[in-house]
Amino acid sequence: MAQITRVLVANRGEIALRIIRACHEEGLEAVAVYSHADRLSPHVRAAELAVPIGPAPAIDSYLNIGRLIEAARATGCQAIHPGYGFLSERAPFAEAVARAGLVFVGPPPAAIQAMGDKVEARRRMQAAGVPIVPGTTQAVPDARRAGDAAARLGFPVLLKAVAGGGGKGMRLVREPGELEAAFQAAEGEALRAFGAGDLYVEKYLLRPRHIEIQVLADTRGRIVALGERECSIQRRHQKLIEEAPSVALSPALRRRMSEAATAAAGAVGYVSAGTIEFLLAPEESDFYFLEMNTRLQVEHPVTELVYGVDIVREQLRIAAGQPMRVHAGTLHPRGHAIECRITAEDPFADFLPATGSLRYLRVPSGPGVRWDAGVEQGNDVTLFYDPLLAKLVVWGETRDVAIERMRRALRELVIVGLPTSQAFYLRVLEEPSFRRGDIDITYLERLSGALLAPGPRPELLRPLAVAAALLAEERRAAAQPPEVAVRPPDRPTTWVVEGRREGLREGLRQ
Ligand code: MV4
Repeated sequence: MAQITRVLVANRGEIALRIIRACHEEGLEAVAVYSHADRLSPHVRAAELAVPIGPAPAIDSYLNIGRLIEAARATGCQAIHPGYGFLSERAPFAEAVARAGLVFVGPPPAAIQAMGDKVEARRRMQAAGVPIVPGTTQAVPDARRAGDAAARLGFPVLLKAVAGGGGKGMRLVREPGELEAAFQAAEGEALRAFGAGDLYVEKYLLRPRHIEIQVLADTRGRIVALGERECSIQRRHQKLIEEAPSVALSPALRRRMSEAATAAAGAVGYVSAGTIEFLLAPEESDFYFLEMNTRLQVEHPVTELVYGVDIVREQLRIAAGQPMRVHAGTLHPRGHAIECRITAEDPFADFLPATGSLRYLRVPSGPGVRWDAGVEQGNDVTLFYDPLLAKLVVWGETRDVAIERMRRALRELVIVGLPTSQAFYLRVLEEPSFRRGDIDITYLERLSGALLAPGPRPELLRPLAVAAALLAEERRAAAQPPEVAVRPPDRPTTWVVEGRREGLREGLRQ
């Protein structure tokens, strides 16, 4: 295989920066691409080279296959890393990269394709002995045939899009009378979203957990599982908190799910990092294959922290044809990791996406804290891309220690200029049910009334006061001649007091 010395990172934000860092640690050069909206983003300056690829809309930039491949060629890259989202799970992109003589840092196109067709994936899993949710392994042609399947399975059932994933084109059917309308709705939605209206039927599982297993496979035929991530804390199919390990898995269940996951990856000839999603039935150890994500995932850091493996560096080694440095026999989870996705959304306004300028940013740090961000102070946040600003990830010896550490880090975090999900996490982490690990995929829906009622947000007053103090100091410094811009040593605390007063006013205005 061709020697890789330079990698094009076909993504933006925190994951572009994450991949660039991995390149540098592997002794590789990185080439960034950026839309006009991202010209001041940190990923652009972190790379050795950066190529503008078009205007802000993703369809004209990060989704433009021709531009990306041309950028790789023009800068002498031998490989392209797609990150997540955008083109990461499009088999035609992986194929186009290969046709251009470049290495795709990800799975073979055939594996992407097999897992992208949800009934094909179910048939392959069944053949490989991986448990699947009871249901059909072919598309059902009409509502009547869906009804036949539902009668056999028992209501409630879910209609799902064959080309789907992530919840689009999915409808719950509680009783026969709802079938016709649900079929029409799901078919229409699937057709609009994926250009294919084919549907299949699954038995609906009540209040399961969402557990996923990280796998790594190399070109030498080795496949290893890096344990599970607990991803049940989600809202409208957007994960908000992920952790590893899950309180619901015994070592024996972890072993069984890991075996199923490596069998799943093997069944499609998988190479690179991938994730097998399972639903885990409540109070039981029955688990069912849901789908496979044939890409690096947002939440990969929690696995990195408990297994001591750099997943992105391993992806780069695997892409270069080298054996992975991970050995199944020596893999054991150590301690506990939690990730909170800090998004530009207002949790007190139904998670309405927010825009604005990051006027002030204080990043949490200290023992066991990792901050993976794609923005820095001064950046503008637009509606062109998803609202993820940063991932706050902590490690602790136990789950309780990790939760306390996350609360400490969230209190250190200060963001001024736009609303974020920060305060929401402080509230969830205080919930007794969360602290018991008593969670499932319906957890937030059931809790959100109590959690997200508008009202005083005392947990944010302190960080706001700090921010306002610094902003007030900035304003004062700007208004004064340079020689007195440095705070006089004989009056060390005045600005803090004034700032706090101002901070309270700012807090009330927000
Ligand atoms: C299910 C299910 C219950 N029973 N399938 C949602 C998105 C897609 N990946 C599959 N999804 C689900 N499939 C059966 N047979 C519940 C969900 C589901 C879900 C799954 C994982 C994480 C969050 C979820 C939120 C709502 C519904």
